[in-house]
Amino acid sequence: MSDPVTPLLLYGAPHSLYTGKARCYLRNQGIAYVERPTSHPDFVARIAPKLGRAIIPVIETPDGEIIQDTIDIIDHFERAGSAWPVYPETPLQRVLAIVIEYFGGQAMRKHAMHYRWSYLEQQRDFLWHAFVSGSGEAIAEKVMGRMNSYLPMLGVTDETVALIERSFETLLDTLDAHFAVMPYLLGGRPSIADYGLIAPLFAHLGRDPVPANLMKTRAPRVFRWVERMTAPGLDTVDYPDVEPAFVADDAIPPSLEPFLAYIAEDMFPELDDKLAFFDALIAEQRPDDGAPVADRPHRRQLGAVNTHYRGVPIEVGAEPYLLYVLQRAVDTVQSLDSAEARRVMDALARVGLERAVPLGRDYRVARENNIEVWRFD
Ligand SMILES: N[C@@H](CCC(=O)N[C@@H](CS)C(=O)NCC(=O)O)C(=O)O
Repeated sequence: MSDPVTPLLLYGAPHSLYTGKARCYLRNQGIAYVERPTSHPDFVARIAPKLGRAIIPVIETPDGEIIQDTIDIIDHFERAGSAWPVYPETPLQRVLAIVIEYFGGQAMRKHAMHYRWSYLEQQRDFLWHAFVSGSGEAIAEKVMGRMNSYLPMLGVTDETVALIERSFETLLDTLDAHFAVMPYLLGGRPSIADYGLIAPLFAHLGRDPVPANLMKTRAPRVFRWVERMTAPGLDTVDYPDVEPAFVADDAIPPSLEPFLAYIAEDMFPELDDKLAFFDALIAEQRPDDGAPVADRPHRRQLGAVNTHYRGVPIEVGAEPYLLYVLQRAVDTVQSLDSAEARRVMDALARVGLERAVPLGRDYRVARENNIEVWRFD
């Protein structure tokens, strides 16, 4: 008798924002996996201690490699060769996809966390069921009690909630118009941009009752894209003539431009102010090359940044992880000759996104052994 085949394991939860990003990738790419909850004895006894923190998603490969972080998980499979490679080969689309991934995974936590926790009364049973199923009653109570306290440092305050709701509606309207033209953000197959956006748009905004209802009623094509992203393979039945390719000639689809103008408006000046915070921190502290960015693995923020969201003052946490996300855009631009780099940066400037590529720094955030570290050129 042969040994049973060890499957690829995904530790995660149905209602977890970042698990959704990794799970969609595995499904779309046709990669078989078995999902385990964080209450699984292996997660508690082996995985979390090895990472130094209880965080999801985590994959464990059949040969025993443990990988946390959605970017590292996706890049692991992309390096081996995936069915539908998610990083566009052409530089403008590649940089743009990474910037949109940043917007979805980082900037949109405002929208995700606001709709999840500010409507607790209307959503309590749904959320209680989700959190108890994942981790049992005691932990569910603890986690659900704590999540509310995360809102202000993401910029969700009494003064910003109305703006966040208008912003979510604009997102729905601009994306709905785009999906009338093509099934994914950059064409006929998903890119890393789609995986970044699906993070908030599945687990929180596409699933929790209040925002999911808004999505269905206001933007049916966005809801359909959420289904598409969670389906196996490329679920493009409603676009019969589409090829599984990104749009030709490194072009930005014209139907996406209103959405790009919207994300620029939503993410600045907050991103500028966070980058300035890190510049000052590095100049002042000059950490050692290879030093972990934080003193403990679960500490994500290195300080508070005073900035504005749509004109309203907010004080938000500065997470060096954002530099890791955007570094791939910097690396892409830096690999180009100067004329090509200018073409890409000019095209980004036309949609207001050139400052999302933090060029000109001699420091970067890398990840080693599943934690973020400083690296210097
Ligand atoms: N950068 C990480 C973020 C993962 C993350 O924040 N996961 C959340 C669940 S969606 C978590 O485990 N939070 C637990 C905690 O930080 O205590 C990734 O992309 O995988």
